[in-house]
Amino acid sequence: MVRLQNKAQEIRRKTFEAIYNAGGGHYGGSLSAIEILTALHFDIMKLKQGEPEWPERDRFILAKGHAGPPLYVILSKLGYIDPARLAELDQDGGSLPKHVDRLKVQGIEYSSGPLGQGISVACGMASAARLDQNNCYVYVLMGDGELDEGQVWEAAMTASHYRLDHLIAFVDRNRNQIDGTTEDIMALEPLADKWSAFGWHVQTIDGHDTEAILSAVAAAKKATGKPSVIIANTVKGKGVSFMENEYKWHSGQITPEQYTQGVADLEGVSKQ
Ligand SMILES: Cc1ncc(C[n+]2csc(CCOP(=O)(O)OP(=O)(O)O)c2C)c(N)n1
Repeated sequence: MVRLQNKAQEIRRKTFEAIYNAGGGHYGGSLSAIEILTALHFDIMKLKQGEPEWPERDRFILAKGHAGPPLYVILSKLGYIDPARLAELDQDGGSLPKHVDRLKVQGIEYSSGPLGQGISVACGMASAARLDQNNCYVYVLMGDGELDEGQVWEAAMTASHYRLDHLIAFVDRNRNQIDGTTEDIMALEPLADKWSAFGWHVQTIDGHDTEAILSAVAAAKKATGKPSVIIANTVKGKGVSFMENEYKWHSGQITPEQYTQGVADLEGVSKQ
């Protein structure tokens, strides 16, 4: 799926640039989520260019709301926001807050920042859609550190109890959170077994492989009668050599030299 992989790489470059121009931000978990966000918005989801409120659209909830920048880049390409607004990311008085805000940005379905709540909202949206006989799917992207929040597991029980089979969750399994690895801070393994025990259809994939993402969603749609989770193995800081797998790049500021290095890495012409 060369088209999607190339698109993802372009979005990764624009995301890196937008965060740098903002003076810093959440590099690590933005860069790990790029292929998931790209595959969803440019292939999988039912969306209409320039019409963020189209009633039959599939819904996407960014539960890990600190990864706003790549989603903004995508929304600008979908014609939901003016690309010029990317320069306002996280600026005083600017219109693009670094944590996503549905009241400020068209195309954002749910304002997040506090972790752990997005999946509950997704349960509500999937239930409401079913009541409305709206056949849309609801997708939610969570961080793996986010799974430390108890509310995630309350929602996991709810989704399987109510057989919310139009709910498809992704876990960005980059194995790092804000101040350490997930297994040091609060061990998650065996993660797939946990979701299974909660009654979910579970798949584990390479979260940087857009073809694997497409196949997993197709399989999730076939698993009727239960919600689906896709555990997407990713690399925090993916694509920028000095950031990869380093939890200290969860968020931060970089020097102009580091920016140049990052751009070179992302262009595939790193001198390292
Ligand atoms: C309820 C809540 N507690 C703490 C935080 C602070 N916080 C922001 S990001 C983060 C780490 C999240 O890790 P993960 O979900 O793995 O995110 P990713 O690595 O995908 O960026 C934490 C603890 C928060 N935003 N919300």
